[in-house]
Amino acid sequence: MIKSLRQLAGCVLIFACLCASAQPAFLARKPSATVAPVADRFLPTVPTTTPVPKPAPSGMVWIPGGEFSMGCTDPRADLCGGNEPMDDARPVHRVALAPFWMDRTEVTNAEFARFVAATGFITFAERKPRAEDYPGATPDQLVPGSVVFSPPREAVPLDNALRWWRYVPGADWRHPSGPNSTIVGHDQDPVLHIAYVDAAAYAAWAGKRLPTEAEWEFAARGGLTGARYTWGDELTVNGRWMANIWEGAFPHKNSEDDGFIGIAPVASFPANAYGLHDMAGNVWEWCSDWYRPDGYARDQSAAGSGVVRDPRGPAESESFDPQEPGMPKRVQRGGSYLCTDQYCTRYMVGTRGKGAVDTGSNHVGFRCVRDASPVAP
Ligand SMILES: [Ca+2]
Ligand SMILES: [Ca+2]
Repeated sequence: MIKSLRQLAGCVLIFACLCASAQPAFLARKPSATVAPVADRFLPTVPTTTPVPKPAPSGMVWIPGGEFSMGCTDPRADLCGGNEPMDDARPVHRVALAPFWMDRTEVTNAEFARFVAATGFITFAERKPRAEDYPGATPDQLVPGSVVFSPPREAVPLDNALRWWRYVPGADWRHPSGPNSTIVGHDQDPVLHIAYVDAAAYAAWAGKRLPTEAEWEFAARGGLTGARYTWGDELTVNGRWMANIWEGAFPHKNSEDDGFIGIAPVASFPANAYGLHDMAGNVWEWCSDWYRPDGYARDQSAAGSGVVRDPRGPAESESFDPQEPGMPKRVQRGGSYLCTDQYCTRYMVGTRGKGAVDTGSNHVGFRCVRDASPVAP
């Protein structure tokens, strides 16, 4: 499954963790079902009235569940809406979910360090790639490492992500920029270079799980109906940046208007209405669903004219990314500190991302959820 993943020059690995807009044109296979734009309509979010169990798990907030409209309309005509139609996030459709708990922030270096100390877990980026998984790789390429953002000095065309990403031997969660870097003093930064297996292992250890894509979006919307962002419809609020994204000219000039040229400590920006920080930007967050671009249409079709209940995504064998056919991917959501209003505007709350399961990088992290405890009678 992961044979082509870390093709150690980095391409596939890199593309998988980036934005769809960065991906090369696919040649081998037509997209499956058509993802035709439809007349999208957002209906009000209707939360459940389930009493909030007490006490709340440490570091988690209550997400009431209920019904909401999931997806996004074509943002291209919007101010700061970017240049992508986001076809894979349509149709906007009605989804019902049970309540759950969600981590208030992205999982931090300090939290991940406790997990590693307790279990001895070795992350994917720290493992030596096996030659049989990467046919064609030379021995000097079969070294542990991960993908690091490496911006060019000058403006470059935005059609090839290899212009600003490179595979760095020795890059991992403890060494986010490479072997000479450190996380000392960065306890509250989100943990980076997290492959899906790493996130899932942490979640299991913590007695939690990764969110489904629908849970993630319900939570990110914070009760708002059809808003473009987790906080409303304007990118900034009274001149204030609401998320750690990229301002300036991507990928060579970051004007740092939001206060952070790179990763920000978690909760550096305001929470949404459910008390969740950084659901837009900072690091991408893994979801448990396998990705395919027509997933919403399939869910709606299966539900007929009714509400889609607790969608879990397609099977692994059905996962499909037209830009990299043959490579199953999981959903990632929320965008990162590298997303801009010029490029990959996936901090917009209804948009979707995806990544191959063995793909970390220094802008991919995660947060966890926990099922609601039974409420005492
Ligand atoms: Ca920033
Ligand atoms: Ca995030």
